[in-house]
Amino acid sequence: MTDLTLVYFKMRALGEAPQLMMRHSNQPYRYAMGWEYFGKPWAEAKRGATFRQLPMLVTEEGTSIAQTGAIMRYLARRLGLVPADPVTAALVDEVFEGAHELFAHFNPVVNFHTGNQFRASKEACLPVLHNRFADFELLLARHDGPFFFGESPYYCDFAAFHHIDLAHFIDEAILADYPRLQGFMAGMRGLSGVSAYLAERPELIGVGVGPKLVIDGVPVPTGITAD
Ligand SMILES: N[C@@H](CCC(=O)N[C@@H](CS)C(=O)NCC(=O)O)C(=O)O
Repeated sequence: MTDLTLVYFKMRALGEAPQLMMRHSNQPYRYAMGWEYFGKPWAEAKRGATFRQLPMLVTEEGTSIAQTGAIMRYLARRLGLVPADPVTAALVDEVFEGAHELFAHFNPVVNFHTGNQFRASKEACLPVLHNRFADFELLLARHDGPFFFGESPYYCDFAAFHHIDLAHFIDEAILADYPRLQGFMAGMRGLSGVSAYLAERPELIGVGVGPKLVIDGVPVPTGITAD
């Protein structure tokens, strides 16, 4: 038996939603960098990871689960963050997928791009973000909120929160025209486990110029290697 372990890298991206969800549910877990978990540099270790990518969640019994969607749905079932009704569960999946799709458009931009590349990528992803946020605004209108399916969050809410939160590095005022999304973000930040996680997680600094995570007080470049 091991601790429930989330394995990922030095970046604010796909490791966020699982951790937000576990902290919300008071689920203890360990976080390990890829090179720490495998005991060798990621370039050598990746052949041992399903699909050669992270994140990966390792259960207490030692089963490795790859792919963010699979990790999120496993945790959601375990933590009671998915509805029992199959149709509502499919609608929750729909919101999750709609949020997770945003990953490729701008998570690497925020975590890695600098200078002219950052400026060009930022301009390219803004219309994508606005279209998706306008769609989220309509989806939020189906219920009284503050969450996508009413007064309690499901697993999709944690993924949506991560991407919307990260989008503030692209444009601080990105939610100006989305009042329901503003209420959603406030609702998420008001969850005690979420607010504790947000206060404790490594700060992301230097976006667009030299991104770093401040881990245990030390700024370290974002990346998939130990140094
Ligand atoms: N489809 C995967 C994508 C995972 C992914 O893109 N992982 C990146 C980091 S965000 C990775 O492992 N990069 C290192 C590599 O490819 O060697 C998911 O949703 O989890």
